[in-house]
Amino acid sequence: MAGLFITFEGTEGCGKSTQIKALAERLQSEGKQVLQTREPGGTPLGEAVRNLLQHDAAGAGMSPEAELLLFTASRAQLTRERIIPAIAAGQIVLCDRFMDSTTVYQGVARQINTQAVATINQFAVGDARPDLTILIDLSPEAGMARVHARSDGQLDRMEQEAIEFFQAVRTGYLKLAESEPERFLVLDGSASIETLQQTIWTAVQTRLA
Ligand code: Z5A
Repeated sequence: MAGLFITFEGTEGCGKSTQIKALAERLQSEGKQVLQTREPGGTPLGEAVRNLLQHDAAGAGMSPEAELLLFTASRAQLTRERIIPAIAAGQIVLCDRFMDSTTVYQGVARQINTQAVATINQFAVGDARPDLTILIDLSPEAGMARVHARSDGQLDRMEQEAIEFFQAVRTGYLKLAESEPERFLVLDGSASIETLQQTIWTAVQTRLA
């Protein structure tokens, strides 16, 4: 039996990692096989690319085009090495970010040609598509306040973007969700962790049924 592929999206600090961890634990406690992974990263190659994209000094001054190709290179490897085999084995895949991140961060906020982004994104993932995408919507101000609170002022390359960049990302996500209402579940990220957990659990149970 094929598994289920669930992705989580949103701006920085919206609460994706917190919700993925809780959902994975609950699914596992019910005996489900879960693959919990993230982008960029999730494979040895992807984690090396993540370091280049976010932390390594070699990434300073990276062009938007190189950034697009690095994010999608990490995704191509993760999709083939881990996601497709897990779904084929009947597992539930929980992925922190996937191709929608590229559509909005590189396509909308970096303003790279939409068609080029779509073509490269599609090439990277082949036929793999999420069954459900949970978009946790939160104002960039609130999200960045959470990021600052946990980071001691140490921001990575992407987190150093101006607030307008993250506002464009947020708007881009909401438009994307509107265009695919059957795939997206949009949640209010300012709700409590417990409220979000319950709503997500209900939605996932429905999909599993
Ligand atoms: N990026 C891209 O440009 N293109 C791409 O194709 C891809 C990615 C795939 C990856 O960052 C960066 O790469 C990201 C997009 C870009 N850019 N930025 N900037 P990352 O993986 O390092 O981080 P992130 O994905 O942005 O997530 P995050 O900052 O780690 O946040 P989060 O996972 O959404 O949130 P969290 O860790 O669960 O929660 C943050 C804090 O808030 C934490 O202290 C929680 O305890 C707290 N929290 C969580 N939920 C709540 C609620 N409901 N109320 C109050 N407090 C809460």
